[in-house]
Amino acid sequence: MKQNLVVIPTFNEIENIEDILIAVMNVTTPMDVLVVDDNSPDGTADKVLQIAKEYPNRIFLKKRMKKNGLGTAYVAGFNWALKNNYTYIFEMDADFSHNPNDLPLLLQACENGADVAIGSRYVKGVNVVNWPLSRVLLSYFASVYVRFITGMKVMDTTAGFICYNRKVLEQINLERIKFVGYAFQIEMKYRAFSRTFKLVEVPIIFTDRTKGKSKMSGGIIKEAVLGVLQLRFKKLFNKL
Ligand SMILES: Nc1nc2c(ncn2[C@@H]2O[C@H](COP(=O)(O)OP(=O)(O)O)[C@@H](O)[C@H]2O)c(=O)[nH]1
Ligand SMILES: [Mg+2]
Repeated sequence: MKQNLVVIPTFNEIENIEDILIAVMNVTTPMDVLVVDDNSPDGTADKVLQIAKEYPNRIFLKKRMKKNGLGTAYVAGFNWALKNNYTYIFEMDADFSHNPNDLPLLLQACENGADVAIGSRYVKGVNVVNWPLSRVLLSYFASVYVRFITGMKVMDTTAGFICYNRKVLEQINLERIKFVGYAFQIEMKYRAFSRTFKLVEVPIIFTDRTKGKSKMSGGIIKEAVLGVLQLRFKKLFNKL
């Protein structure tokens, strides 16, 4: 068994990719990385291969043919992680919104009994830096809505900074996941919650990206609003 793998999905992250890979390589606890790149036109994947040469057997690349959304990128990464025998599998953005130095905190929560450790913005007040108020409110009330519909006791339901024990990924029917945006993050937590896995929130500070562009759009918000209802009905009919 190998220990830790951080899965980083990328689409046009040339401004961030080198720095984020080096930052993960320098985290105090050893972490391997798998970048799942959707054929970014800006050359992100080539940069990954270039840096990977400097860290033999620690940085890996999975290239997909076209932009297919965050959800399926993560599913591809998770399947790779399971096949390659990692015990703890992390989700993290490429854009430094999540601080790589917080990875050991998530790991610690899992080592102390969590099945899913969630890097949470809303567990101790609101810890979001440099987002416009409108986006903070949207994100915060999205979580209120999700809690109301699903009954999950999670403050940050759309969080994308996570550590999973591999047994969670083995048991939640990854092949059924098809959401592309925030709904994917909600679905992962809901599938874990529905199988009575232990979800623990770890307070983190989330900082808006300073380089590159966000890929999230209005369609992704609509997907999340309707998607949560869909998930709730699936659960009702034991199809989750
Ligand atoms: N492979 C892949 N990565 C994606 C896709 N959409 C977004 N990403 C990556 O997923 C992460 C989160 O996206 P981001 O645009 O930062 O979303 P935001 O933080 O909600 O604004 C970043 O590392 C993106 O490069 C996609 O369709 N495919
Ligand atoms: Mg981001």
